[in-house]
Amino acid sequence: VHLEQELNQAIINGEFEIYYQPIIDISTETELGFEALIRWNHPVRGLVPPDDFIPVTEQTGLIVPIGQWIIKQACSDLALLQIHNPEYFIAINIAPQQLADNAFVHNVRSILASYSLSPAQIHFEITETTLMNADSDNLRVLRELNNLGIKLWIDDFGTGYSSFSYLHKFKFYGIKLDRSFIEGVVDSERSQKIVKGICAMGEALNLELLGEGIEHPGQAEFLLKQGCFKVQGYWYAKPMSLSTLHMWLANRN
Ligand code: G
Ligand code: G
Ligand code: MN
Ligand code: NA
Repeated sequence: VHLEQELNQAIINGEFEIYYQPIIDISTETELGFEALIRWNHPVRGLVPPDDFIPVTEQTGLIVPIGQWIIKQACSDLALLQIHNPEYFIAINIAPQQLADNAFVHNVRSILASYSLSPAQIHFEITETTLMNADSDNLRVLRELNNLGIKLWIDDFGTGYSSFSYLHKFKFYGIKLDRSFIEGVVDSERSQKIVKGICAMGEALNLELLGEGIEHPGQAEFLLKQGCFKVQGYWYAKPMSLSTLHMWLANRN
């Protein structure tokens, strides 16, 4: 496919860029870390969102080298962001093909070592769809990452087929409540009950909770009442380039 050739070229030409969306603790109003979200600066089409090219990189296996570039770049950027606060973490989305790559854990280790970062400052987000298809080798890789000290989140929690089955297969650090549940939390009693239920279960299982897609303060207020302190969303900050993030942080602190 033409797009596949372009994506190959994009790695070589350095057309990828990572945007960062702050993750906020609403109980203290401080930023804790940042989710890394890839963007493609296409020479003709301009800024291409990940939904338009990540699926192709997954089908072709290009996500393995691109994913490795993302981890390396995010770690390098985190090392620079630590001038604002040495405790910041970075949350990186991991595709299923990366977990199936034999060199993955080794590569992650050497990237961490080369930037002198603690594994505790690296969070990986795994979607339910990835977990649904994970085989025993993939689960072993998750266990190795966990043993290394990397924090593992279930992303888009609640949208998969059997969200609960992964919770007893594996000890995750936290769950990210999908935006679709947060959306209705102010107006819909059903959404409120679902979010309440997820938060109560998370608390019982000692899981961190993070609400995604906060667009109104009312949504944050509701989450706070449920014991969900960590959030991200346009209300606080949109994903932004590293240089914009540096300015954003300088203005806050
Ligand atoms: O940033 P945005 O909201 O447009 O991201 C859209 C989707 O693309 C999200 O589901 C997100 O998980 C995915 N995505 C963004 N960046 C990455 C990345 O670096 N790696 C992977 N595998 N997926 C990503
Ligand atoms: O699927 P994942 O959760 O990894 O990706 C997060 C996606 O959600 C990114 O595309 C990001 O740009 C988007 N996002 C983050 N905050 C908001 C928000 O408040 N509203 C909406 N509509 N999208 C958001
Ligand atoms: Mn994510
Ligand atoms: Na998500």
